[in-house]
Amino acid sequence: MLGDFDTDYTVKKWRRSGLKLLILGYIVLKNGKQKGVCLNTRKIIHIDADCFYAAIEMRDDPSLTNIPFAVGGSPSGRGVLTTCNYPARAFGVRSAMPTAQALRLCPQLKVGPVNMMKYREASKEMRRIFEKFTDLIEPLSLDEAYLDVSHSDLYQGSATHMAQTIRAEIREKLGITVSAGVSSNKFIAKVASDWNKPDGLKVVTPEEIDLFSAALPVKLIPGVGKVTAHKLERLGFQTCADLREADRNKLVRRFGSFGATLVERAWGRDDRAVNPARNRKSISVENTYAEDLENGHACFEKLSDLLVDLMLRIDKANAKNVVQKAFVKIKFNDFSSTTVEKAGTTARISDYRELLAEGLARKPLPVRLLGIGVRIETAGAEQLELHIPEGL
Ligand code: DCP
Ligand code: MG
Repeated sequence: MLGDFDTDYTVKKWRRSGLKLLILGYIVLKNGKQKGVCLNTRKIIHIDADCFYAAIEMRDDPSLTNIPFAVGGSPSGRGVLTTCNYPARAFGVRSAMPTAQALRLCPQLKVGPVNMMKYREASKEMRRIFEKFTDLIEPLSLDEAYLDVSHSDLYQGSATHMAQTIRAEIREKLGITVSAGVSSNKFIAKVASDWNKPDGLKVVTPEEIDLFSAALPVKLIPGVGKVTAHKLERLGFQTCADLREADRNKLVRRFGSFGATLVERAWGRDDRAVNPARNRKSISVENTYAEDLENGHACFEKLSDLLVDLMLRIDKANAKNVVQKAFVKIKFNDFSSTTVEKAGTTARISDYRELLAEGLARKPLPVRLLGIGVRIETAGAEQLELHIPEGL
């Protein structure tokens, strides 16, 4: 009897475990399919165009190719550069640098205006090329995207081959170069795309990740800006290998949840899926004025121009129906900033007038920069901001 019972019990147990395994297998497969497959076998390509805005301008006017060239606002006022080509970088010229400063570093620098329409069109063309390889595409900006090609059978599933083909197609169809990083997670793929820039490819296989990440300086971890890098260096962490030795709890106390992320990245780990549905959190436009806006009247006068640009952005993003809040950002001429928000609104000029009045009342100072925007409440948010360089 006991034996029968035992057998019966064992059979039932087996059936139950079998069923559990089946369900587990189904969940893993389903998640894998949705999220871009099991973590260890993901194949991620990160693409980033080389000196994107400048590259488009050089394509359209090849005489700019071999001379230091930048795209941005006028040097006479407070124009800033959006980017510059590699010959200009040799002089220390950089993105976001005031044009006047760049010209001091490189007096022969040629500066051309921003043509956003052209860059957006190029970005769309790049996207069309990516779509031949996968539908799991997560754009990070106009010139940068993650692709999860784990499910693609092209080139016998070789992500390296796919990355090379994407680079060749972009060069041929758009007349610009892009760099690519290939690895099994987003973090390593992103770092790798910068490795052999410009016009480069870097592949980091799963076996190489450990060594590759150990040697990385902490400042190359995405999200580690100058301030955090400086703090980490002061704590004695120069490389990811140093960070691996860190007390995780201490890092969390010091840097919040980003402390835990830092430890993960230090080991070359990143389990984030490529998320094609990632949404923006806000859309905004702003302008730094060549001359300070001396009073409220001058500020109110600028609102309608900003609103036209903002509306274009909202239309483009198809975001009209998901606007939750309006906000105004003001930078005073002592470089302090303030932001005023209003919930439950569509982006009406009357809202911005009200917000601007409230913001201006906070400091009786001339205004250097004005920005307006909307917040969109969606999950997995990202921010999209358009800075209109002075003079555009
Ligand atoms: N951009 C901008 N303002 C910045 C930085 C960038 O307007 N502060 C714009 C111009 C760049 C584009 O975004 O061409 C893409 O930014 P990247 O950081 O990818 O820089 P680039 O593509 O210009 O150069 P790189 O070759 O380093 O990627
Ligand atoms: Mg780029």
